[in-house]
Amino acid sequence: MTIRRYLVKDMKEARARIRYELGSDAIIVSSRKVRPKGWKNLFRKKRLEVTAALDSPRSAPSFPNPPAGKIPEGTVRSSVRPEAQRQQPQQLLQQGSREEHLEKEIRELKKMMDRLMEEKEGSEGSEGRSFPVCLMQHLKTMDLDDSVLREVTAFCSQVGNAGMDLRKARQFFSDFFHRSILTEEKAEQRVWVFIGPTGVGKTTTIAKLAAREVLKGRKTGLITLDTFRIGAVGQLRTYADILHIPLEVISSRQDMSGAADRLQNCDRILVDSAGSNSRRMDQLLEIQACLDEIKEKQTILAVSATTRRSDLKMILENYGNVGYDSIILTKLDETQCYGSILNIGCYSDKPIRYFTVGQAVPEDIRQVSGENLLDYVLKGMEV
Ligand SMILES: Nc1nc2c(ncn2[C@@H]2O[C@H](COP(=O)(O)OP(=O)(O)OP(=O)(O)O)[C@@H](O)[C@H]2O)c(=O)[nH]1
Ligand SMILES: [Mg+2]
Repeated sequence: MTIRRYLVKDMKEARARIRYELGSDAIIVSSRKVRPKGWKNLFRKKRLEVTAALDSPRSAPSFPNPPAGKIPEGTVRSSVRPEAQRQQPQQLLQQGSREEHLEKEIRELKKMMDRLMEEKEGSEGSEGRSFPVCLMQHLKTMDLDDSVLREVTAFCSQVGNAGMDLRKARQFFSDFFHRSILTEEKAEQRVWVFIGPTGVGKTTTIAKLAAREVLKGRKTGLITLDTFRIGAVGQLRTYADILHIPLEVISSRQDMSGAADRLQNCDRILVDSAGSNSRRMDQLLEIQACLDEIKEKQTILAVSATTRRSDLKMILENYGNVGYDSIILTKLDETQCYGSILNIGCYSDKPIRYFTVGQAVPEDIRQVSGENLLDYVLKGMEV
């Protein structure tokens, strides 16, 4: 059996070459689009690689052998060893028994078919799609920033398509998250101030955290700067009453230091603020002025995971001018699209501290870890 591979422009050229070189009995075993190797060919058009097989060798191929070392483009790249390529089939058969030779050819053909199947990048259905194709298709549904997609693509090509698998993808994303997660141990400040857009869940998150602190036996106090929205104070007071912890209500920012003094025996002070529209400079400046009154604090920006990519970018940029130290990603339970987890890493250099997954106090809050974020990112991926 003779097997030959051709790099050609199209199927027409392939058929002509096969008929000319192997004769009309040859059959096409497979075809696929490939890019010629080497970085110089990165932006070249893909070519067609066609593999043909001829069951019994013809008496002699009717084409001249190319000069050694110079193989013109579009010419044969055989799976048979080069020295075998230069020899006529009759000579090959003389070197060993005909059966041995056939067996070897069949083994080689099988190996080649296995490799072709592995490399195959089919596009219909999840069956037969390679892992990187599935991963990229999954990520494309996540409203991701282009730079994340570029990073993943670069990683896939660095690893090599055939070598890319779930384990490597998890490793990649763990490294990706490494720069954007924060563990509780690192958060040392006693006063945590929560800022963020309206309705993202700041007050509810404060209630969850306060309950956790109380359950741990730590003295906890609350301060609210939100006297703007009707019912805002009442909302936090309800939680304070249930948890039996003190609540200080601040109506002017100058009262801040006095309130902090009154809570000086607390291990943790959680400060709530009014939600601010990140497109309103006046509201952001007001928040910034309040923050300036509080010394030694950890400022935590709450953003909702349901926020679309362009708005998330704007919120993180505009609140970046106010200044914050870490992020809480809320309402992860309200979306199926977890792109915001990765997008935050592109739009902010601050780490995610917690994420929240529901309205229930105190249970629906999670400490961030690379593992649990990864589960969200790869959730629903069809391999
Ligand atoms: N599904 C879901 N709802 C949440 C989550 N966190 C908060 N909520 C709900 O979101 C709504 C707004 O929550 P708040 O805590 O009042 O939000 P806020 O940011 O304090 O709002 P403002 O003070 O008005 O800016 C409430 O109905 C909460 O129960 C969450 O993780 N998942
Ligand atoms: Mg609130």
